[in-house]
Amino acid sequence: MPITTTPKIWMNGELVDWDKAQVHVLTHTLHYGTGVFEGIRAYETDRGPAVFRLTDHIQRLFNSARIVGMEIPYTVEELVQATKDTVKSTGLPSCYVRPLAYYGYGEMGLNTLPCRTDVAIACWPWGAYLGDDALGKGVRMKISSWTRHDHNTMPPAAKTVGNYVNSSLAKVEALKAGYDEAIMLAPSGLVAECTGENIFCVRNGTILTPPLSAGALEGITQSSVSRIARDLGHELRVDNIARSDLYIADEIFVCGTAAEVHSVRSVDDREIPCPGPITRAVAETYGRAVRGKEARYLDWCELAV
Ligand code: PPE
Repeated sequence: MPITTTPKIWMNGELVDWDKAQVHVLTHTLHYGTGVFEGIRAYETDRGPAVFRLTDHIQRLFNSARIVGMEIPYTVEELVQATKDTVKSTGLPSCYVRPLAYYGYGEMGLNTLPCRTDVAIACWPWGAYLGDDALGKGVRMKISSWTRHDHNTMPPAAKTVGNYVNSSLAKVEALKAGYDEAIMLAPSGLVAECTGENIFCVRNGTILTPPLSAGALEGITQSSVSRIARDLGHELRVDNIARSDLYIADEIFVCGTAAEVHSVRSVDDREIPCPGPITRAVAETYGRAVRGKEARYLDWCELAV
């Protein structure tokens, strides 16, 4: 999706002009994929732009860094404030936010121990990630021929730059085959997640979503949606899902910061009822929660002040 520019990007403590936020071609992460990143959304609320679960996202950035042994030379609080400052500098009521911690210019070779960590935070307006009609139309899914990373190869719980080669292979394969998105299975054969979303399936009134141990990212939208579904009175279990569970599901939906909550219309051409009533209710509540219109989830909306 093409990028729309905004005035400033935060780089190592300073807001610099968008066009000046550049790196050298020998930037370490560009060669070895060793960076970690986040994807966050800021939404317009009655009290001004609010960054949804900002502290949890920044905490996950630090968790990703910890998994790969990267030191981030800032505190969680500093990057939370830096994100708010960057969002404010755009003047936009809502936007997508991309914090990135990467090994910069100055060292080459696989030993990252001497590398300096640089941090950047960029914002831009980003529309619908999986198509405009998240509920009505639903996405057509294909089980990928690409297997999700294993915990002992590329830790899937860390949102590392390099991990996304796996997601891109699966995404492009699905698109070229005429589908909208891919579902990725772990080496065990169990359902892990999608290329950029976590997955939920409803069977006999119970909502299931795979655990981190199945190779899923510890999704923040997955956690928000799980809480919303339970608060709406539904039974929800974090449990393993087999591909057959998907083929005979009553409803399937996927969720992520960029995609929000999106219904699934088919998996490998097996039609799934879409949008199902649980998907609709969860998606509608999520849509209100991110905009500060659900009193009980107001803590999730961190004002960009
Ligand atoms: N799994 C993967 C692999 C993933 O990339 C995302 C986010 C999720 C699950 C959902 O996580 P969360 O956003 O915390 O609910 N995918 C990002 C899109 C990446 C992209 O640049 O494209 C996102 O939604 O921001």
